[in-house]
Amino acid sequence: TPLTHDSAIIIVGGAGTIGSSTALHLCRRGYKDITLLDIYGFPSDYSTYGPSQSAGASDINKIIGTSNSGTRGEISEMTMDMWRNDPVFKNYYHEVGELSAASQPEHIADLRKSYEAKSSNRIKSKDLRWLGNRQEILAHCPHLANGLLDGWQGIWNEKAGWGAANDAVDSVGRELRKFGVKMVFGQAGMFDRPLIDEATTRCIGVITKDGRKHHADRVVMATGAWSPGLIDLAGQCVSKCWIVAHLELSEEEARRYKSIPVVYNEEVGFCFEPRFIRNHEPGKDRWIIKLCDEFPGYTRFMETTPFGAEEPIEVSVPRSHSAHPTDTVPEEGRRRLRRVVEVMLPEFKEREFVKSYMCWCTDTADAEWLFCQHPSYPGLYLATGDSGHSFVTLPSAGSQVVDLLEGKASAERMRRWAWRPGQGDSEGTGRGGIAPKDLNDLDGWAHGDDE
Ligand code: FSA
Repeated sequence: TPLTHDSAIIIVGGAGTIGSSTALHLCRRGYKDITLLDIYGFPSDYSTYGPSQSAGASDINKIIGTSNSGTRGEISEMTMDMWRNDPVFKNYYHEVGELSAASQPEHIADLRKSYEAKSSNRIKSKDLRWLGNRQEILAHCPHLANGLLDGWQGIWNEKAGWGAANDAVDSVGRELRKFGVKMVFGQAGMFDRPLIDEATTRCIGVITKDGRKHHADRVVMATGAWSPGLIDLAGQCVSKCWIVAHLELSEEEARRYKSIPVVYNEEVGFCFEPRFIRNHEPGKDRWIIKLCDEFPGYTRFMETTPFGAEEPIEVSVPRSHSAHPTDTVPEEGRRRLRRVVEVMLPEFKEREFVKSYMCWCTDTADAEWLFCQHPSYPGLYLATGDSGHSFVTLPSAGSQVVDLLEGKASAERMRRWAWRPGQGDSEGTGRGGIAPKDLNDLDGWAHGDDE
């Protein structure tokens, strides 16, 4: 069945980054019969300002910059242009600048290489500056005056900052409603398995957990970290979590830290300017600084039988904070988070976090997306493999998925996004050979056995 503007298209995970972006681009290209399925809907369907409503995008801030290689790097001009100018996105992008730094010589050398590569090509060199010492860093980040900056050097990017992730996805949701996109959220939107035509093995829709059949001409699985637990991906995606913490500031403190740049140090972590959050806890408005520690992520392997697997297999499966709001984070993660505060925000080194939780992504071995048609089930498309750096592409990722659906993606991109089991790092580290630890082996985090 050729794809036409009247084809029925289902997007599973439709309220996440890649799913909502795909729906937006489909609408803008004239497709009229789009249905989103998701467990949780768009953020404004909720009264609280959650951490993860099961999508990594449910977050108060994410880094928006031009830092990536592969497809994400190639489309970064479109991405940044849309963050700045597209009415759906522009109110949610804060161009406060970003420092990307390190202190160990090998990491500085890598940053320098990336700086030189970027300044010589698509990103205008006037936006980038090499900061070679403390004084140069403080010229752009005066708030770090009391920070522990020994040996720090790095890239200053004037044309970067952060996105109000939750609000940006919500804005996409509002736009999709204007286009008349159908949305099935909650229990009724929970994916169970694809609906497969026995005779042809063609995917002709989705069966949701409530047993209902949803017919479609194309099904797009934009299910992020949940993907390998839903469909057997032959080990191509390994889902991992990273840790987020929130510090609460008084109004006076928030005023002093307002508009600080994003500071990222790959050996430590990163943090953002304070954001005023309505309903951070029900009924409580607060000024919040979000921060994260940097480490290779944690897996959570368990036996499960995703669709397509003949018997149970070991898959790293997310544990969602929204379903388990009393979960805490591993003790070693807490220590790393405290270190981020000590190094970057020493004024608050005694202050307890008001919240900490884990946020899930799914890594491919080469950090490139897995955007392809399933080799065994025509009509079933995978749009996953975010590899931790895809929120930035909220405005643009969907254009790539739609190119794939329309057969317009270049042969080169199709080759990179292709179904590619066994390629690259079979351990799924994908991060310079450092194997991630597994949450099952870690102590000091509370989690009920209620799953
Ligand atoms: O600029 C960016 O793409 C930030 S990625 C943020 C992050 O927490 C990583 O630092 C981490 O290593 C993992 O990839 C999840 O995302």
